[in-house]
Amino acid sequence: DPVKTMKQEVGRAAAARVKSDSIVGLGSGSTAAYAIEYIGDRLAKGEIKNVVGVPTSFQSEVLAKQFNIPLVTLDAIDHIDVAIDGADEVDPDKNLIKGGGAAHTREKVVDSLAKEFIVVVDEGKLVDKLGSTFLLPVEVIPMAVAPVMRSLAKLGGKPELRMGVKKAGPVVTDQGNLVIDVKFDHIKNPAEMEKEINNLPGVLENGIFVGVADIIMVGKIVDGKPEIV
Ligand code: DER
Repeated sequence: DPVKTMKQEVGRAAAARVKSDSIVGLGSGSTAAYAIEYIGDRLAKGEIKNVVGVPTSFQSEVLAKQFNIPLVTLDAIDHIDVAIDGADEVDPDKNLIKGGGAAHTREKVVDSLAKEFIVVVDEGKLVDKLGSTFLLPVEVIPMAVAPVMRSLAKLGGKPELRMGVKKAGPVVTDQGNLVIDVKFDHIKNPAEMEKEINNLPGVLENGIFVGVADIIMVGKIVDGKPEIV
C-alpha cells in the first residue's frame, strides 16, 4: 500500500531528526504513530538516549508506552525541543488544518510550545487553500453545540456534529467535549478565521494552525519509491 509506505517513510525521516537529551512532542494520527514507533526503535537500539515525550492524546500516550518512550507532563518541563505531528491539510504558507483525530486541542498546545514543529504528511495533504478538501474541526463544550453551530453557519460554514464510528452517538474528545466539523468552500483568511472561531462562546479550540509549523516533511512516491521532500 503506497500511502502506508509514504506514512512510514515520512514518520521514519522525522524520527531520525530526534536528538539525545531532548523533549519531544508526540503527535496523533496514523503518520505520527510511525514517528513514535521509530523513536522507540532508536531508543531501544541506543542510537539516542535520554529522550522523553509529551503526548498529544490518549492515542499517542498509549503508543508511547507501547514503544517504551518515557512520558512527561507539561508541569514537569519548561520547553519542548521538537514536536512531530500529522495534519489533514497543509497550505503553501505552512498553515494547517488538523483535528482529523479530534486531538487538535492538545496538539496545538504541544506543537506551538515546541522550538521546532515538524509536520509529517503524505503528498495528498498539500492544498492551495485551507478548507478545500477537509472539514474544519471545532471542539465545543456540549451545552453550547447549538448556538455555536448557528454562529458557524453565519460565518459561511456548513456545520455538522461528528458522530462516532464504533461508538453510538457523537465523538467525545479527550477533554469530554464534542466536535463540530465545518464545511467551507475554502478559508480565505486562516489567521482571522482561527481567531474568530476561537472567540465564539463555548468553543475550546479549532483545527486551524497558523504560524505554528516550522518544517513540512512530505512523503511522495517517485518512480514507485517513497521520497521525502
Ligand atoms: O488529528 C490530527 O490532527 C492528526 O494529526 C491528523 O490530522 C493526521 O492524521 P493522519 O496522519 O492519520 O492522516
